[in-house]
Amino acid sequence: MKNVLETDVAGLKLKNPTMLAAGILGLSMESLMSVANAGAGAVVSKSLGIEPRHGYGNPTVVQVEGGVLNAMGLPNPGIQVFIQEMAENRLTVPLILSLYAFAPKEFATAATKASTAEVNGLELNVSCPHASGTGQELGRDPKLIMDIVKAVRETVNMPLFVKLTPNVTDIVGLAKAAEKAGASGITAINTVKAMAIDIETSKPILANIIGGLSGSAVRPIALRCVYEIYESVKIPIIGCGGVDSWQTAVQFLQAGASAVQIGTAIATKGLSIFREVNDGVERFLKRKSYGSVKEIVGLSHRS
Ligand code: RRO
Repeated sequence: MKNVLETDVAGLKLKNPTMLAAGILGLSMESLMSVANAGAGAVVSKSLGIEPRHGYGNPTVVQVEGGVLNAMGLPNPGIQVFIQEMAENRLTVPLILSLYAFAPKEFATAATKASTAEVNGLELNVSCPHASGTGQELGRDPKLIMDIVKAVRETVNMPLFVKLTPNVTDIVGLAKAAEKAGASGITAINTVKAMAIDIETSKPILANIIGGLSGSAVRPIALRCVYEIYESVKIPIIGCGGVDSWQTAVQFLQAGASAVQIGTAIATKGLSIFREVNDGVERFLKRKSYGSVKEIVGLSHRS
């Protein structure tokens, strides 16, 4: 029987349109394998850099109304260590490595290292909302996005996604810059810059003071970004931001996402969220007599 959930995104063949979002359970092959076994169509690693990084002090995460606020500070073992671990483990679904760097050339170096491993695609993190010298400090400038994408494009030949920040007035301009420079797809969105305060101590709760908000609170922002980007670029979009049910996944697909990433909902619902979303989307497609999930991508734009 035909799998109605099967799809492809920028040449990546997926058994379903769900992916693990960067930043959660993505620091070891063992945890990535458990996400793959839980039914994700693809997995994205935690953002990796050339050098290992400890990240910020505690607290790095705080639960807030409608979501989670984090300022982890890009903790990771460094790309080389991760690649070594990859060689000893095999995944059953496509693996996308999330990369961060401080300059276009460094992105290219990280991408070259990534290409020595069995990686199916790269996601360039130009959107962390609270890191000095990287993340959205680079990715809020369309010219820098172009320089980064071009530098990586000249170096490696694999699907290249650019993860964008919502913390700008014109995310569409960033998406267009990424497309023009040769990106294969856009991931929208990274977290929304935010903070929380403890009134008893009158102090900001996160050690880093400022963090990034994820979860259902950001969903309407993420949906709007996907919707607007879809109207302006031809490359596929991966929706990310508050997907926590099959209905919210369908919203992103209809807004124009070819696939969705799930992160924060894993903390509240566990890994069963992947099967829950996939089963629900499949039932929805059949109830509406669609032959493929591809048929509902961008449906909200059609009159
Ligand atoms: O590690 C983090 O603190 C982090 C990253 Br790299 C990111 O891209 N987005 C985010 O909310 N946190």
